[in-house]
Amino acid sequence: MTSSQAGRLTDHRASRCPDPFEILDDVHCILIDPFIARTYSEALAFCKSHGGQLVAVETDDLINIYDYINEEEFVMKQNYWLGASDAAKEGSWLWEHNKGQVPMGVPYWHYGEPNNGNTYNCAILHVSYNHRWVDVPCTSKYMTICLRTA
Ligand SMILES: [Ca+2]
Repeated sequence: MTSSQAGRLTDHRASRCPDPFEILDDVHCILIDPFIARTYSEALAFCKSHGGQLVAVETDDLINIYDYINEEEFVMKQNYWLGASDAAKEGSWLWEHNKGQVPMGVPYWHYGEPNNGNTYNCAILHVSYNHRWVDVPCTSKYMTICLRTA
């Protein structure tokens, strides 16, 4: 462990974000698991068990979350679930945590996404497209980002 990593650990332990969350910004704590792939429902349960929610990328949070992911190469090289689905009504993407409408189009989604209809009702932050979003089957397995209020 480098001294800067040790410093980060000390900082977040003294912070308002409960372990194992770290500070993302003034409003949010973040928890990333880049090691264990989960289905969408498993990822939802994982975040809930830690008192958080699967990541919902509101406009103001977009830069902070992407900056955080890109801080470490291994973390940057994974695909992550987005906490949203269109399972209830095809083409109507809603956030999991508040059932609000998910923004559509670029720069949130990758060009032409979402595009796979009734069988693709979940979405990921796709590593090949700078973590722009792509729809996928909810039963596939990807990594997890949780958020909670600081
Ligand atoms: Ca769909």
